[in-house]
Amino acid sequence: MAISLSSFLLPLSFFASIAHCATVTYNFDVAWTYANPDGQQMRPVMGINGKWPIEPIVATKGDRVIVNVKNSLGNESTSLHFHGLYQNGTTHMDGPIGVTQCAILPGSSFTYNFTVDQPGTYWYHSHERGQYPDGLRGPLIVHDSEDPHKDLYDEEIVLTFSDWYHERMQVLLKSFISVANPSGAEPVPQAALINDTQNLAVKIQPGKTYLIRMINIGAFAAQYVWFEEHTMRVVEVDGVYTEPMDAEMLYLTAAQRCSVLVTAKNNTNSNFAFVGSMDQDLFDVIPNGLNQNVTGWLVYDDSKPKPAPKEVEAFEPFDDFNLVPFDKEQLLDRVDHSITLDLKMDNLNDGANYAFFNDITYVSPKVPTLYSVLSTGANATNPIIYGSNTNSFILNTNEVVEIVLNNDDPGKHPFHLHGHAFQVVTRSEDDAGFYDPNNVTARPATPMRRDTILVRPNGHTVLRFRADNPGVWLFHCHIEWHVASGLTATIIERPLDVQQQLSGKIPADHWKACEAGSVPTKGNAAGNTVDFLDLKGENKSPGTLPAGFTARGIVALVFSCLAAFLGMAVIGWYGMRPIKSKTG
Ligand SMILES: *[C@@H]1O[C@H](CO)[C@@H](O)[C@H](O)[C@H]1NC(C)=O
Ligand SMILES: *[C@@H]1O[C@H](CO)[C@@H](O)[C@H](O)[C@H]1NC(C)=O
Ligand SMILES: *[C@@H]1O[C@H](CO)[C@@H](O)[C@H](O)[C@H]1NC(C)=O
Ligand SMILES: *[C@@H]1O[C@H](CO)[C@@H](O)[C@H](O)[C@H]1NC(C)=O
Ligand SMILES: *[C@@H]1O[C@H](CO)[C@@H](O)[C@H](O)[C@H]1NC(C)=O
Ligand SMILES: *[C@@H]1O[C@H](CO)[C@@H](O)[C@H](O)[C@H]1NC(C)=O
Ligand SMILES: *[C@@H]1O[C@H](CO)[C@@H](O)[C@H](O)[C@H]1NC(C)=O
Ligand SMILES: *[C@@H]1O[C@H](CO)[C@@H](O)[C@H](O)[C@H]1NC(C)=O
Ligand SMILES: [Cu+2]
Repeated sequence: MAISLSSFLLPLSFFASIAHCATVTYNFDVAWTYANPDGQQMRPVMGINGKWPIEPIVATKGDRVIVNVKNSLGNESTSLHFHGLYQNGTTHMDGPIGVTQCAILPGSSFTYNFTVDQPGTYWYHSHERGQYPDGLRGPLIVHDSEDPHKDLYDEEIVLTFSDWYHERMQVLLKSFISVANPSGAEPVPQAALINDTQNLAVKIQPGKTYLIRMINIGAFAAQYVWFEEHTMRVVEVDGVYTEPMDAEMLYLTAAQRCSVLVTAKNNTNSNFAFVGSMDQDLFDVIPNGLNQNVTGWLVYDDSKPKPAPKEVEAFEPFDDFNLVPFDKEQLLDRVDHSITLDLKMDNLNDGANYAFFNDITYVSPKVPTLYSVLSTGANATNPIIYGSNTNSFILNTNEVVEIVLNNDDPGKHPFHLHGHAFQVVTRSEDDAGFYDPNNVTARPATPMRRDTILVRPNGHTVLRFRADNPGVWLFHCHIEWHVASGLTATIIERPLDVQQQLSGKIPADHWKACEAGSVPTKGNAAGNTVDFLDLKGENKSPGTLPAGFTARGIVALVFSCLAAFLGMAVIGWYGMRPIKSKTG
């Protein structure tokens, strides 16, 4: 009896489990449009299908997602990255230009095609240099019928938080990386937004519990977030379910996500403000009149007033380090491969300020790194072939990898790894200096996992993951200014497995994108197909400053004077020393 029952049930449940593995298709025509989300200035923004804000991508765990992108910007190339998705077996769909694909030129089309086998809150954004803060960024939500918290809430709400600039990124980047900005001061945003607007009303019903998925899609600023008189219960960070933990205030860096449960009051007596407040510690100067806050309301009753937010005395956010993943994945305690990255900011001999890992600032190779993997045979396991300005590291099959990140800079930096969520094994307070493995009191038994983590000023963090996902994955600061100034490393995970998975399988439109841009697709970082160890002609950063000019204070002083008399002084400076060419 039992046998016949199970043989009757098996096909049914099997059918149920495959039934939802649908294909969701998005046709995205990316073009400039206009918007004024902060009510202060109309500006050109990058929209999709004539609309801005752009639409969210929504799928269910197990689905195949197809995104057909047409670049109708006319004057900029583009690409899309699906932030937080592992792209297991599809590293060529990850999006960063010069890494896993060539740029999608104006007038061209390109198809992203991948499956999502992970639930939760993600986002998608352009991975063309500096571009997404012009508006090409939106939520990516993956629903899950097996969400362990699904019985705890009635409905879900998606909220994005961001900083907003009135000027286009191409213009801001020119003055950011410049002899006239030797200290590397980042442009300060003009406003903060929730859901690409301000004063957002979120209708809620008494007694219901909401899953609020929050995403910081900003360029630069982290935000403190709080809901007046409503406690948040954290249940997911960056696509990883957590044991529920209460929080009164969150700190969301650029690119981080957090889902919380919020239970509505049992009456409609009043409406309540919620606030996003940009962390002004990040700003070198605080412009007059800047309002770092953006307000929204939980609206119980439309006819009642929306009260102004109350002043918060101190910012004391919830510490995400204490979170415990719902699956209780244990600490990866035997490290096979440790990579140390020392972060600093400094000037090069063009006078501009750059960001460095281990004294190397990232410069895109001539051949996208994935294509070097696919065209160099057994030499693909040699990090040298990927170029001397790419901070390339090779990972072997299933080894436990540790990234030790030492922040030799007084700024806060949110770091993101493509292709993985990592365990956050250690995270220091401010000014703790470099990581000392002999001075660790205790590591969490079940560390929080996520894909974007804040490293504190002059502090450190230690991250671990298993090399279970062949591909080419960037590790970079998610402050878009710092990506532009080179704060990027390249993780080349199991290159020979990548060759096995993808040789002969890169779709034609990917090669066409390279052809259209005359980008070489074979050989080492310099495009050398004969001698992979010869990098002559590779793209390189400007040279270092002459000895004696390396102390940041002197550089800043000299260059601020130069900036004051720009034309003449720069000629004088250049006359003192031959300037190395910027690229290869
Ligand atoms: C590109 O097009 C947009 C929208 O028309 C325009 O605002 C912007 O100035 C253009 N960029 C350049 C570099 O010409
Ligand atoms: C997406 O990829 C799958 C698996 O490789 C393939 O069967 C399918 O034809 C692709 N679809 C599109 C629209 O490219
Ligand atoms: C916020 O924006 C997202 C799309 O970006 C949308 O799905 C969501 O419904 C909006 N939330 C509210 C409360 O309006
Ligand atoms: C609302 O009422 C229900 C049922 O009486 C109760 O269980 C719940 O705790 C109340 N919620 C709040 C936020 O007071
Ligand atoms: C923003 O909110 C913070 C915290 O409540 C407050 O201290 C600050 O004065 C607010 N800023 C403005 C411009 O209102
Ligand atoms: C060990 O780390 C603690 C906490 O970061 C620090 O206060 C202490 O000075 C360190 N000890 C040594 C010997 O470096
Ligand atoms: C990628 O897929 C392989 C094979 O199914 C699996 O073992 C591995 O855990 C996956 N990695 C990630 C990061 O999902
Ligand atoms: C590959 O590497 C080996 C040894 O590292 C070297 O002898 C060989 O010349 C390389 N092949 C090419 C084509 O560069
Ligand atoms: Cu940074």
